[in-house]
Amino acid sequence: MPTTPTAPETGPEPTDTRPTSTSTHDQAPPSADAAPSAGAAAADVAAPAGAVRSADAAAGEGVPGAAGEVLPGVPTAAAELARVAAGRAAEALAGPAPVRLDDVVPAPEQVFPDPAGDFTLSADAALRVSPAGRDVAEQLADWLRPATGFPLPVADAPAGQDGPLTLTLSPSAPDAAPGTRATDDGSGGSVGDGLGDEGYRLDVAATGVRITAATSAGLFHGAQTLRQLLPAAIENRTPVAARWAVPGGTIVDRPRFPYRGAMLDVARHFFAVEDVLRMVDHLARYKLNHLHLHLTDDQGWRIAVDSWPRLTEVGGATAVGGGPGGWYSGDDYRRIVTYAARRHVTVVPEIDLPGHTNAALVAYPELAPGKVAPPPYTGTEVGFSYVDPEDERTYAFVADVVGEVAALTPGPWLHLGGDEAFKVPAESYRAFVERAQRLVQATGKTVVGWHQLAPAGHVDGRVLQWWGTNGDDPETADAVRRGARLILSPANHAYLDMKYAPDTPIGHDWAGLIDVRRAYEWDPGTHVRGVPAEAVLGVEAPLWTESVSTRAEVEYMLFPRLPAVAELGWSPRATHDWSRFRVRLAGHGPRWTTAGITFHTAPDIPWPSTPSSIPTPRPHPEDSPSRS
Ligand code: TNX
Repeated sequence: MPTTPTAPETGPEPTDTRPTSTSTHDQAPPSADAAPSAGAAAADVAAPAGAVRSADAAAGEGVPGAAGEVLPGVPTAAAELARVAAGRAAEALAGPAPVRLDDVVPAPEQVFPDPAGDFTLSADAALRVSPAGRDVAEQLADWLRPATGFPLPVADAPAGQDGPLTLTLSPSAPDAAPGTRATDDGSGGSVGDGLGDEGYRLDVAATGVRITAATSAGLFHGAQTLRQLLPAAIENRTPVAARWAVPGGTIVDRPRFPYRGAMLDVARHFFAVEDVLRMVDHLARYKLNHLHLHLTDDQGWRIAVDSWPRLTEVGGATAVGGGPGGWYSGDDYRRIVTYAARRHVTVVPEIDLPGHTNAALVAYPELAPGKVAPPPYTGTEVGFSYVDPEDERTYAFVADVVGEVAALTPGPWLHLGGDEAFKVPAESYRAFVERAQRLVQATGKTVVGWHQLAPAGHVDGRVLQWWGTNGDDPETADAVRRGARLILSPANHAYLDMKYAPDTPIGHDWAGLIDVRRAYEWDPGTHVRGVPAEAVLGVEAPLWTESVSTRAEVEYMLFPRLPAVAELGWSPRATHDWSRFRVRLAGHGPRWTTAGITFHTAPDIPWPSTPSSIPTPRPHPEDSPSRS
């Protein structure tokens, strides 16, 4: 019996609102050489207020007052000794770190486990960071503080002085692990090329953890890897007793493709800023670096355009099923792009043209071919609406809209849509797209569009997003020969609005059912005939939201398929292995449960235990106004 979906209470990770830790050297830990051996330190330092320490329970507390009474909460010397001893005993009895170095998703390029090098994070650990990497260190500390209860101050690291946790930004970051030689499997760069724009190296030894990268994006990805290597309990939002062990060894890692993304359709159903920020966090965990926002469609216009205010005032007030809709002000949108940028995620705004424009036509009938406002549309059909390609006012509109959206957008891309304009004759469509592409180019942005743009002339840097279900697509291959690059979103593998199975309560099946294996089992480098891997910019998993209206439903469709697509975008082809992926992925279930992330307990994944607290979305009538 499906249960009513409930969105988790938690919003996006609250890193932006936390006070940052102070940067004083007196808070810094001893240098690497003098670092306490893993384990001993954990028991030697009092836990901060609120922390739950397993040793506390064993040791007992209380000190005699002047009248001989015991003052609760103040440790006696004997109790303190017992506590230290209990801590050391626990360390001695503990087995290897519960997470293995090669459990990471997406699979790293190179993994060199060293079982003798397990590290345990202790209460007195500080993060040392080269100044340019400071923001990443602050974010890492923000992820680790709630569950550990440790203060984890962040301090500048003078060169060569490592601490228990050291983040180093260095343009000449070493990439090869000791004792390895350069290899090249043709799909992920070779060791010896440097760590590049997003690569990192993670070294875990008993004395400390070091992340090295040439860029802060690389450092951030390394920090996400470290987060995954800690026990799942690290996802708790309040302190818990745990041994914060990290498996020893070295990871050297770089992405296969530069563009790795997901799309959220905020037009069919509107999603609040907080929901979008939370999705950014989900992407960042799995090293996805682009969030494509489908901002406009027949059912709603969701981004304020000052020069055409009725787009949101009128066009933003509807949604599939007749709900209240909604839209982002310039400030809302700025909040999203800023939050995303801090997490090394680039927002790709989409203004879908010339079709999928009913909401705009309701607001401005002069854009409609017949100059008559259509009724607002709250159904789920596609392909019936379009702006008049023969009217000059349409191009003034396009120029204003793309100009304002480009000005609000820090990233390099602007997505023009272009899909399913079924009622526009081919020649008019092509002429419209060619003018619209030039208007985008004039804003300084690079054109992205659905692959229907293919027949139009090439403009510099143009990127097509391919969503076909049959990899034999001569028009797209021809556009690639004329210079286009491709983002791959094959609807029968990467569309996250497709059902997992016939009984999935929400979603579609027009492109087939997509279980986790189907989401994982394809190769972006060879998927479209006649398109070489060098022309593939990357992958993207779109989530259309005709049937999805709450945050919990978004997560249910994303997890666990999003990490599968992330692995296709990040990991070298040589690491691709379904039988191993499903086991690695299974370990993430407890993390999502602990973090309050809703997910589908897909039967093709050997979850460690079936979480009972995860609600299953119910099928909902299209007029469901529910919103998280
Ligand atoms: C096709 S694929 C669409 C969307 C729908 C989606 C539903 C593409 C570019 N357009 O308008 O929402 O199918 O699965």
